[in-house]
Amino acid sequence: MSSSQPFVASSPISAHRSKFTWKQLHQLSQSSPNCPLRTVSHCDLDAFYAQCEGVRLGIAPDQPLAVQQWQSLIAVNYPARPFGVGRHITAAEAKKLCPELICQHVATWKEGEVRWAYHEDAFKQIATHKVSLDPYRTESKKIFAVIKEQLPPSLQRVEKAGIDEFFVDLSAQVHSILLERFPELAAGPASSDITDLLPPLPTTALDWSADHLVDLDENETEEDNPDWDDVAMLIGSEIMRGVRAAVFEKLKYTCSAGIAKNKMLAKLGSGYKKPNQQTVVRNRAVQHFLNTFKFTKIRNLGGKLGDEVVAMFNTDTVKDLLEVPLEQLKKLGDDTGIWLHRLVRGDEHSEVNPRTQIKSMGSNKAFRPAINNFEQGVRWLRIFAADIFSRCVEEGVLENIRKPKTVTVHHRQGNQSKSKGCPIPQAKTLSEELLFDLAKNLLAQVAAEGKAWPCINLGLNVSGFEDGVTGNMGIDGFLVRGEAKAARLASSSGIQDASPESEPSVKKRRTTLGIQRFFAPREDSKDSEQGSKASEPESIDHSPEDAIHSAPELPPHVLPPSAQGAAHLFQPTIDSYFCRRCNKHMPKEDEIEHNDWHFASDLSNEFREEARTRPSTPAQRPAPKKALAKGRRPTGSSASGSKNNDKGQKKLAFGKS
Ligand code: DCP
Ligand code: CA
Repeated sequence: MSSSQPFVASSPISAHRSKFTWKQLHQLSQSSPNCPLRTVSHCDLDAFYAQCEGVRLGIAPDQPLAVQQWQSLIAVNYPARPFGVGRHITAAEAKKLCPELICQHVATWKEGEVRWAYHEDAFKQIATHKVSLDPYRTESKKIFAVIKEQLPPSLQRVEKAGIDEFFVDLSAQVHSILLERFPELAAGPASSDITDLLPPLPTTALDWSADHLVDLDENETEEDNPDWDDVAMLIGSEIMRGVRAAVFEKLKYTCSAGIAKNKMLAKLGSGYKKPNQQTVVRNRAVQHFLNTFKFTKIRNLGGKLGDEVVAMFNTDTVKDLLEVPLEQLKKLGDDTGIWLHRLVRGDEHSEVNPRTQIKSMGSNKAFRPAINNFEQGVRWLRIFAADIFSRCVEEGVLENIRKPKTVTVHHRQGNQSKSKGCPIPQAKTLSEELLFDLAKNLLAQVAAEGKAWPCINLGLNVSGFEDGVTGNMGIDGFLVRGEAKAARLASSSGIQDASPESEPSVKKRRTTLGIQRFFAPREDSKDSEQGSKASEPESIDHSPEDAIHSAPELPPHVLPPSAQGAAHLFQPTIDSYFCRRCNKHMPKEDEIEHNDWHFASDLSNEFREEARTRPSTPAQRPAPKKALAKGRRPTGSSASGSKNNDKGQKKLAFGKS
């Protein structure tokens, strides 16, 4: 839709003045996360993998279709859902519920082969095949490109938040359209005082016809005069309609969008009405909207913290939590309490982060049954090397645009996990063969230490993609450098354990896996071989290392209760676990998670220490101290420069333990 198209029905001039100022209008042009006119969208593809398969195979969109991985379903299209088909049932059960259901298996790499393919009998081959998500990554990239194409290059701010989701900060574009359409805004303030209020809206009737509109808060009525924030939201919604139409027109995919004043609300909005719809959460409707949710559905509240809040306040609804005074919420820790108090009121200011630079890539496989010898392991390494190399090529390694610095093999035998890493020779052009040779050597190192077989999990990782990271460092730059440090630690004595920790590798491994689970942004995310939801941005793959290096900006709850000073008095029993570092007893089942916390905390401290001692040139400056030292605060603020706490923008940030 052209930006000059009229969208506001003409009607008598509203007599009411706006409540917004010229300064705030200016903040809109700067995409300031604190601007009260801010307009953000979240866009999520409907039944993504199922749509990919449907489009690839030319299947009619109304045909029930599911995507299968071994016996499980990992995506179900909307026509199949009324039959009761969902991710919770097996392919065989689904066929019984919906006999005409097409179950398409995901593409797989066959052991010993160097290309993935769609294999007819893949569902039977869990022992010898590995899932490939390449087809979905490729489609995801195309969608990302179309979205970006659709938005003005100088005003766009798009963040890839997962394989099938995107945030768009529409503020700057909305600002420019506002000035184009409303001469009274383009004219600027009559006086030089930018704290003057904006002129009244020249209309009281806004045409929202194509959107799902969330009902207004109790004390608001549709008769109340709209203000400029409503117009901003309407323009944002119009832009997103155009974006979604372009994705459909060019690629035949439908998606749903949410439009609101921040990322949290926009994301809740995109999932509110599906498929192929968009929901606008006007500022005057925020509380009404939020009140309909369980707070455990809000990002960062789906896991541990959510459980803790439920247990502490005996409710899981936003509505009830609104009644809890701040002082009581602070029982969760001061920062957590304040964060939560704001969140349930829709007060959240994290930035849309356009960074899409890859930091690391991984390819791994869980073996059930286990593999039993070096040769078998090597055959899988060939697949992993091919998988990673093809993705490196897309990153521009052949053109030397960005190149990984370190390769790591991860190996698990029973409870024992090991990681071996080495530098990738930078003088040579990266090739599949080179990666494979390095990986083979690393596996040989593992095998030489004994007790390598039977192996139940093997993975290959490359990391340290540092080139192309420029001025806009902040948290992300910090992480890249943290990774680089891990790489240096790995390379300082040639081949050695890649983890920068001195504890036995078994602990490291358990720790990293636990951390991934602990920080898992969605309740349903699984490991890459047991459900292939690439719930992270593509730049962040599923390997545990990635989880460590890119753990999300954490709400304060990541500190274990003992470290938060919350009233968690635990009576030791015969089954309890005693942590020597904290000198505390805790339930046995908390042991792994507690150690996860120590591991991540140590790593974070180490990174922070490095950031502290690093020379502070503009290109190298670590994330603003406040954002790191006070990293327990999850909401970003433009003043501190701290980033948001979304899946795609991750950092390790711990307060003092
Ligand atoms: N996915 C997966 N395993 C999971 C969850 C998801 O493999 N446990 C994959 C398949 C999905 C894709 O990730 O198609 C995106 O996940 P979503 O949660 O966004 O689900 P869908 O896109 O399938 O459906 P919706 O329309 O509800 O967004
Ligand atoms: Ca989706």
